[in-house]
Amino acid sequence: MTAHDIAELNQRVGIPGTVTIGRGADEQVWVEVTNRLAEAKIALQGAHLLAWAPHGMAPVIWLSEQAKFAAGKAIRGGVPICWPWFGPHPTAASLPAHGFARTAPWDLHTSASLPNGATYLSFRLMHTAQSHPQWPGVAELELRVIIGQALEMELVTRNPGPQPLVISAALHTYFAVSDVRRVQLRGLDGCEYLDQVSGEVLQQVGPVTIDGEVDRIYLDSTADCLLDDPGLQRRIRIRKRGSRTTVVWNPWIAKAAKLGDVGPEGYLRMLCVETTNAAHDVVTVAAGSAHHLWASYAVEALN
Ligand code: TA6
Repeated sequence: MTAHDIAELNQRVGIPGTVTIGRGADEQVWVEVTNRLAEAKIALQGAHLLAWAPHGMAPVIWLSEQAKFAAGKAIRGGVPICWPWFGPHPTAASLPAHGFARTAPWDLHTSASLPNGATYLSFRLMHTAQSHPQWPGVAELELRVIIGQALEMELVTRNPGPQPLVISAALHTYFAVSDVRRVQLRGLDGCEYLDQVSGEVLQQVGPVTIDGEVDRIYLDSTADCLLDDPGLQRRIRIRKRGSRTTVVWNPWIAKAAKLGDVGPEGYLRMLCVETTNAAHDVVTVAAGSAHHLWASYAVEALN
């Protein structure tokens, strides 16, 4: 994207003093949002939210110090958009994990300042078989983001074509924590989960705590999740719609080292709590209809 393109984009969808489009030394184009409630940063590649913090608060979203910002390379941290499949491709192991939406160039389509002081952004990605032969079908993807005292994200999959679309997806959110060994994740008590580390099907008893690699797909989980962080004296309330599965992931030491972009002790500072259509929660989007995958994050005092 040239400097002229960026100037044109600022002209078309920027809001002076609130929504600014820019480009880093790594050629990544991003959108910076600063309003009276919060600040955020989103890369156009993947419509990938990199940062969000209400004013006066520590970052709520974690981004690796060693995140790579190269075209077509998944960014470690933030909120990767996993689509049109979650995890490994169902049949072709050679295809990238979590689909191609998170590494594709999205368009910033709309921005608006809302009456409550929050900022609304809409990003779009058109998918055709030509654009991604890896996945037949036609789809229109939209990511709607509201940046305010809370963060709302909604991934809309529209099916303009004559055939149904079958998708799995995720808002693969990395939350920033003081020390992952001290947090408790509530809201999944009693849920059955697929333990991706051991291969077992188990049931959650009480809050989720982390003392090793955790990679779980919680089934039939629709309640709010509460991420309690005594070190930061805060609770993050995670609400969702359009999703019946929740993924909880921390790579811990060995897996983090293998990934190579988590950074020293990065695993201690993050926990993924992902709003997903995963496992049995695969979604069929009928011709002419749409699927909405929505989540909101709000910081509360830890009383
Ligand atoms: O959401 C959990 C997970 O599927 C883990 O199995 C791990 O692979 C993680 O996603 C990160 O995947 P990535 O492709 O971003 O390295």
